[in-house]
Amino acid sequence: SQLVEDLRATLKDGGLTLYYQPVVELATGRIEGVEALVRWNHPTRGFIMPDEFIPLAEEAGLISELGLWVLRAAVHQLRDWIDAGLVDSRFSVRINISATDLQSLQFIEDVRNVLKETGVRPEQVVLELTEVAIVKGNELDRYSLGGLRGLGVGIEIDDFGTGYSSISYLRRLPVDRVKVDRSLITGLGTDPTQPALVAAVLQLVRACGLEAVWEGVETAEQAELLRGLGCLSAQGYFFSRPVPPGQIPELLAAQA
Ligand code: G
Ligand code: G
Ligand code: NA
Ligand code: MN
Repeated sequence: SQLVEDLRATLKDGGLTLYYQPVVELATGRIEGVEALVRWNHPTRGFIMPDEFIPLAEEAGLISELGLWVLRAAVHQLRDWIDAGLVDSRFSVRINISATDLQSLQFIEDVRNVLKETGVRPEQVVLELTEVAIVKGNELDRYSLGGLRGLGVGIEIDDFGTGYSSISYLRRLPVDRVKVDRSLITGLGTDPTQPALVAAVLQLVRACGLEAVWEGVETAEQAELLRGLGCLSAQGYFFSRPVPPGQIPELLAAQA
């Protein structure tokens, strides 16, 4: 299709851009990192969201190229923020990676190279992958995950709770954190049974030796309930929508 051809062209001519959404430490309000979210500024159609063009990139065989572009852009952006003295060594950039990236040994090399070329500490880069991508994959994924983790980068399971959540893989896979899908907190603040569910998920995640990040926080009440239940980190429109990088300095300056 025309859109696929446009996407192919834009990977060469820089029509993609990254927005960033803060991840916040609930106890303090400190911004502990940001998630990079890709957008496509199309010349005639305006902004196209990733839900629309990521599947297209997968089908057209462009997803590796897109993934590499996102990886390099996000880690170089982090380098710039570090150099500008805006963030310290605890601050991380989270990058969504596709199942294709996960199955590619080249991707591990790409991560190694971008860390080397930027000098960013590997702990400051966190790769987010969906549990669907992991479960659909094969044994190789475990080696790829191990290989990535061997570089020292963080690994986070995204959209936790929407796929085939299995306790056995949570224990088995070399991952650091899960990002709990926003559907698990939509009723928080309205449905009185929801806090118990959040508490149970948190306990389960911690029993597996992992930590949880809660996404989709849209109200102060939800943030307060999560904090009260002992949750450490969260993300959502209540704290900030995804913003262009130019707005990150003011968000950092305004943090509690
Ligand atoms: O940006 P938005 O909040 O609309 O994201 C929609 C979906 O697209 C999410 O599932 C998100 O994980 C995915 N997504 C956003 N940016 C990227 C990216 O750079 N690479 C991949 N593979 N997925 C992304
Ligand atoms: O699948 P992933 O978690 O990577 O998706 C991130 C998506 O979630 C992006 O499209 C982002 O715009 C969206 N998002 C981020 N915060 C919120 C929120 O508080 N509420 C809702 N409904 N969507 C959110
Ligand atoms: Na994500
Ligand atoms: Mn998610």
